[in-house]
Amino acid sequence: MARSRVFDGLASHRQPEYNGIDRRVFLQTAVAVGAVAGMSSLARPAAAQTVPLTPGVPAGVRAEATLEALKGKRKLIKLTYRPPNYETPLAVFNDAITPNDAFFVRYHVSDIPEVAAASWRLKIGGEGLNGVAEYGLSDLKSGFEQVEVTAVCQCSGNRRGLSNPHVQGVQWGYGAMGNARWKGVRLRDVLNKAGVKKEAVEIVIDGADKPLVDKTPDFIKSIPAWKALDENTLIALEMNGAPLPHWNGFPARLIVPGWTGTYWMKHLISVQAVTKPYGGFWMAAAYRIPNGKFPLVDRFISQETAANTPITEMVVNSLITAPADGQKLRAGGAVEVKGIAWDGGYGIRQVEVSTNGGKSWRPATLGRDLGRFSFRQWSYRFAPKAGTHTLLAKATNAMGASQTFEAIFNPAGYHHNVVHRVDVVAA
Ligand SMILES: Nc1nc2c(c(=O)[nH]1)N[C@H]1C(S)=C(S)[C@@H](COP(=O)(O)O)O[C@H]1N2
Ligand SMILES: [Mo]
Repeated sequence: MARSRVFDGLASHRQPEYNGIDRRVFLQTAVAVGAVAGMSSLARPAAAQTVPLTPGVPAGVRAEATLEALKGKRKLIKLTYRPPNYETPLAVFNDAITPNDAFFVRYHVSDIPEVAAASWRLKIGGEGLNGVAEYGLSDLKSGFEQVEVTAVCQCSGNRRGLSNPHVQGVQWGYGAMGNARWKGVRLRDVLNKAGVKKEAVEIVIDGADKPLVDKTPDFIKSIPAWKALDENTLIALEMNGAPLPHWNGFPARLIVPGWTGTYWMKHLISVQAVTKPYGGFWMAAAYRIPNGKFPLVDRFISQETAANTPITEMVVNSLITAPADGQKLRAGGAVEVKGIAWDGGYGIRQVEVSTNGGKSWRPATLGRDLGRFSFRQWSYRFAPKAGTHTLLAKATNAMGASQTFEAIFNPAGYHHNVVHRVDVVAA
């Protein structure tokens, strides 16, 4: 098994070879190669435009990115084109719900068929079930209770671009995440209808997308049977009251509230209950974190090794969405500092704000509770004196877990929840 891959959690802490070279050159070259190879009609980009990349990226990581619209999307921050990896600009998170056309796009493989609703089929089976089944869209809509949950989908590698030292992988800033109202059927109801054997340990999920070339293994994941049978784990058919956008998994995707995006299989076509741990590349060699480094509660016991474990729930996190970094404020005027906080589903208990670089902290006012898996908005008013002010925000969840001030280094750059910093000037 290839152990040096980008997402290989089993790799040592060895530095990537290109560390220190100008990433801007590296990425421009990669984009040019993609353009020569040709573009599918779906991914035809609109006129390109560059924007400063996330403030705070360490020296050496490129400083700007291209804003570009995939079909059906507004302009997002393009990180890679093949496969498509597009990030949501930070200002979008001024709203608690992320609009469908602004929701980030993350793919591991590049052959992404446009699935036709009428011919789409979902196969249910595996040795861990008593029976098999096959459903079309109308079967799922008429045959099972329809439920809705508001939940954050965040890529494990969100903010990886901030990792210092650099690590390989898509150099995400703050926007490899989004919060939406997901509506569909419980995976539990579908599994129970086929009859789950007590020997079932994991549920293996696959989507319609495939690698274009053989060097990347097909993206197939598994979740523990207990998480699959959780009442909040859904096969979603709708996002914010509309069908799923193509780029976010039309016509059906898995929703695994509280857990990072890697398990949220898009274009879902197969659900298989297995009685032995699934050993595919994306489970055995990717999306793993070193044991004992993160204060996580949810374990994925059937996939644990002596060295590492699959990433599971999201760590507690927050973001300042306004004012923007570098924004000029009026001295003496009232300023609303606002943002969002989220975690793995325990619920946000408190957000504290500092307007003096961490010397003192004051509680922010929490906004409406949209459910424990959702972004929670917060706000804090202050009247800046003339000068520079360093704003910080720090969330604490119902478990008492909070954010870090320095990233916990790991080879894939996962779980970045360093307190967000925004510098403003009042005059
Ligand atoms: N079919 C399929 N589903 C997938 C992926 C993929 O590559 N193919 N990537 C996963 C990862 S790693 C993430 S972070 C989320 C991203 O969801 P989004 O593209 O809707 O934002 O989708 C997940 N589901
Ligand atoms: Mo991801």
